[in-house]
Amino acid sequence: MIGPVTTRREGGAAWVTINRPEAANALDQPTKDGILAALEQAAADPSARVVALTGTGRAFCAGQDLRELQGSRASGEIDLGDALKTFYEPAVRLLAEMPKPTVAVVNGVAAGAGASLALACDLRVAAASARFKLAFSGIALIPDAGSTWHLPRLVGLSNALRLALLDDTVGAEEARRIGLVSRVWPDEELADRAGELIARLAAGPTGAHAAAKRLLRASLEADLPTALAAEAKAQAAAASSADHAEGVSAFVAKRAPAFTGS
Ligand code: LHQ
Repeated sequence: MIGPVTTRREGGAAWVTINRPEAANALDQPTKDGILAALEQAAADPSARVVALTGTGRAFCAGQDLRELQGSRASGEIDLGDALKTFYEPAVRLLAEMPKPTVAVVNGVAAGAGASLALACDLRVAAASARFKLAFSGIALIPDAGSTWHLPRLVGLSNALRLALLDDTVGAEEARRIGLVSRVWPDEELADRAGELIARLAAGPTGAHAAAKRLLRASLEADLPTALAAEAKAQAAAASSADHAEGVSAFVAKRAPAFTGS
């Protein structure tokens, strides 16, 4: 437990749960501190081979706590740029860049920077009742915490502009259709099904997953020769890993591989 954020381990999976259901898991300072500490811990721990981010109750996360924001405005202590630099940017970069898969288990509404955190994860899986709402334009702000970067890459510029300018609420099924989430399950099945998917990732070839994640993300900024060169370098490293030897042995012996992440 780090403030209102619960951390738990299930085998090789590190679960980070935002635990402020009374405020739709909105991000006040203790919650932001808790998330960042939990992500830093999980990123640095080689025995954590996948990181899952979720919320308690009816919401995934409603973004910046607007009551706290209003308090800061009233006391003249407001610097949104500072808030972005000290929490949102490092949290988004950890989710996007840590060398292991990250998964948002979207149990309910994801709004504002709560949606941004989900977008920064490598995968999003959702309950059927979950929904996404950028919400920024409702308070005359721009999509932040990486949303202007992740959203067009995930759903294309047209959908990104629609979500930013019209502030449409996107339900789980539509989110799946436009590529925002990978799986949608009935609410009552989310915990079990997401648990299975995350356990599968935790038992996967973590080094290969980390390299695939890094190269796929980098490819969006790279030309083909650069991407090919990066693949060749990463593949040489993957080919000398214990997990690669195990994968090949397991295939030949017609058994399931037992990857260790090394
Ligand atoms: C909340 C919040 C909330 C506090 C629901 N704060 N209490 C901004 C500035 C600084 C730096 C960096 O970046 C950002 C990024 C941002 O995140 S800006 C966007 C901030 N988020 C929003 O504008 C979303 C505001 N919330 C909503 O639109 C709705 O509450 C959603 C769509 C999330 C959920 O709607 P419902 O399912 O109808 O639930 P609700 O509205 O009844 O909310 C439940 C409770 O949670 C309620 O408390 P109450 O005591 O009245 O029952 C809300 O006040 C509270 N809550 N969001 N962001």
